[in-house]
Amino acid sequence: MATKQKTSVAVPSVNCAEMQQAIIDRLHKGLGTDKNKANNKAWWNATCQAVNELVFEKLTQTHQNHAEKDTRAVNYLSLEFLMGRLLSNNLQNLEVFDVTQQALKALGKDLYEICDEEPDMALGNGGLGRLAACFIDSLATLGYPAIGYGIHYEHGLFKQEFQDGRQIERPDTWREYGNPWEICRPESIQFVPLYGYVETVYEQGKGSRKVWHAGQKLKGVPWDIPIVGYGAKTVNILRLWESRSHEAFDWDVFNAGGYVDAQAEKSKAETVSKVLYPNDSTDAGKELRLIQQYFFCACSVKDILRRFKRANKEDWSLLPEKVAIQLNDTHPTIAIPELMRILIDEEGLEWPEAWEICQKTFAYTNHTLLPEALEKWSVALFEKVLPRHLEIIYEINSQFLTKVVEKKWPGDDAKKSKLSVIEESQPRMVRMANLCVITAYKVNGVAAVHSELVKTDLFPEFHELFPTKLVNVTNGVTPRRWLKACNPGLATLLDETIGDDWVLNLDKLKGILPKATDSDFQQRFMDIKKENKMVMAKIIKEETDVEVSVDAIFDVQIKRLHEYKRQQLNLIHILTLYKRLLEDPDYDMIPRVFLFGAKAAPGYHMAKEIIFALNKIADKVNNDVRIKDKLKVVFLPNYRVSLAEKMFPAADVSEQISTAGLEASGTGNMKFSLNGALTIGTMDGANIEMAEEIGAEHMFIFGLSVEEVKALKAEGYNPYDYYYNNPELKSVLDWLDSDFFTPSHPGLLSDIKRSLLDWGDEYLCLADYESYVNAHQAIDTLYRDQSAWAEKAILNAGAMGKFNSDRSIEDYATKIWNLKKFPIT
Ligand code: GPW
Repeated sequence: MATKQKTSVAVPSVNCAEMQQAIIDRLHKGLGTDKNKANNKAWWNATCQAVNELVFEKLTQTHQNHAEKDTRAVNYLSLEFLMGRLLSNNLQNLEVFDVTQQALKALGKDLYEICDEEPDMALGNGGLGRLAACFIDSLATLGYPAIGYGIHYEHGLFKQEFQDGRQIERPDTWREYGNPWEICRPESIQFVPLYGYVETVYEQGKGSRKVWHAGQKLKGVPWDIPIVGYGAKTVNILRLWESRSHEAFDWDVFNAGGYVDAQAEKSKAETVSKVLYPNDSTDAGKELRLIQQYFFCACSVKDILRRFKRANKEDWSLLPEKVAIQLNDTHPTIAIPELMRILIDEEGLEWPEAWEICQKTFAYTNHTLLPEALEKWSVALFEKVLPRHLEIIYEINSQFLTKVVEKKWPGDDAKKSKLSVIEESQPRMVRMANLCVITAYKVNGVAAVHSELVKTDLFPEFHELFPTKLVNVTNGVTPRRWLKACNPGLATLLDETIGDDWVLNLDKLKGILPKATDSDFQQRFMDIKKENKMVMAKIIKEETDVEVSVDAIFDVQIKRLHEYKRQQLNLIHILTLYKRLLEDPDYDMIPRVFLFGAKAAPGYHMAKEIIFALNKIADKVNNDVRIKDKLKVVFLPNYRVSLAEKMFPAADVSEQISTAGLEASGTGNMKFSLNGALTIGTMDGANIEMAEEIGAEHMFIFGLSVEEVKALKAEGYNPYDYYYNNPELKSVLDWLDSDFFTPSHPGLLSDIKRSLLDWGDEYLCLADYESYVNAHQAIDTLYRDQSAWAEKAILNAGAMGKFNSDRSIEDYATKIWNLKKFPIT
């Protein structure tokens, strides 16, 4: 396709006829079909291939530009990249969406239907993986040299189905029919050793060196996904490693076992990148997970060093100038001892030099304070899988304890045992977060309150030792996907009102604040919301057969199912309304549709019970004619990025109700507000900064603060105090023991009541209940005044400038990476 330069941006511009021709060409020459035979999948594939012609050109230019200038780059190591679909995003970022829509229309095809053919690339669990996806979009958009490194999982996050209200997991098969976006790079294959033993080799006059004799070797095959920045001034890559067996090695070792055993070994090697672990914020502690982590870190570190060596020969002291490695949580921590191992064992550097390089190269992002999420590996497992790395970790730890901790707190063994990388428990464990904090030159939390808690509660001693190491970078989301692409109605209204450059400068949204009281603008804003709700209502009908009215308040909680996120608090509020309606059929309330989307980790019992309970309550409520459609409850199955793109624009109310101090940041909270929903939320994570930007009076803030939570826990929290003091709460909880929601099976929902009473209500649902119910009452009151509601919705959207991932990335670039932009000109 011919590409021309537009005046302001380096976007390849094509006209409608050229795009039509390109798509038809790809049907013929790329897929061996034609427009009469092609189904929508083929049209999707052909459209992607046509788009790739534009993408690859910019990819090559970017690559050449970076190589020529030998730019410093950031390497973002993450076990998760929750990309979702790429076609509509790439069309938007190349600014060829409209022209492609026209081209397909002329060919008798609807672009939105074609986009719906694309399977979600669900290589992540939730917020952490989606953040990585937003960050690589922003890095490319801003023109920063960056590579995302991750795993090419054959199966991403499981597909969720409900059977009699219970979650069933099915394998995700996103690549079953190929993936037009990825490019295999056999020229960059890497080999990864595992298991075996370490030999100390003594050489005369030279002292000793370590040789790791691996028991197994994996082959890592890289697949590159081009990441198109908005305006296409940069196309970076996401490099995902697929594991294969190392054939040559198989034949040597498994000759005696012959062909069949070699095949078995092959499939064992391939299991490494087979499936994403479905745990969110909990440590699975499984051997295969450790191998996944090491596999992708080893491949990535080798890839980074290969590129470095090509440009800088072997002047290793330059490494920290050329390379920044960001660890997305502790999942890629093993990259630290891996870099040490390569520098010392393979490149022959002395320990002090290698250690200095490591300390200047790695930075670490912490995403949680939850103890169950802090990764630990048993020393025995480490010794078996990565014996040389364990030795290196011991040495790092011993030098840290003797040189740093002993100097600061002489003779204080309690400090040493708290800060040690090795936990002297039974069995002994390796604490990955401690290794990260000891090594990294910067450690960041993901929202202001979270970063403060990292300093005061999680790592106070480390903060004393390294007073400038712990910093904050508040999360953000990309406005390209989470406004422009998912909410075209609102995007157009913004273009018309404040000009179209808000997409690259979200602070411009402030421009709509003066319009908040303008009744015409309010009307247009609310009309767009209603249209988005109509789209959602159709999806609800198709997916669940429930009919909902778009005049009802759409009250939405979409996020992973976790007790700390408190879907169960939402549940008991729904029961409260239901009970009021049953007791008084004329109970005055604006009709409410409670929408849920959430996957539970397959082994998380209580999370699955909450899903089951919500589904059972939905069955009952939605079919109860007595309440005259004032209440609907819908749990949409298989929540994922592409469904989220429909739900955020259709929401009136955003549920952000975690126990204060436990949600590190949250990012869904930002997406809702950006799309004009009002938040009911606790003073937690980024909600606090949102309240600063929006004005707390334009949100429905409720519940205990971080300090109040601490105080209540310290004085001894007893949920029964709340149960016995609030008759409505008591009756709602007792309801769960009956067979009302599970006819002829009393007690099926009792575990939820037990967790909130007998098991201590760890997340203080009952303490926040009354305040939550009152906040919902305030929502009901405000919604009766549509103009007042619209005003607040506009004030919310207009105040979201700060929460875009371009700002987060600029913060990282200046505070942590010291990174410069190199867009193609
Ligand atoms: F536990 N987060 C997540 F910190 O989605 F590793 N998965 C995870 O496993 C972890 C954190 C981990 C989330 C946080 O819960 C959320 O508050 C935050 O907004 C998000 O990471 C991005 O920082």
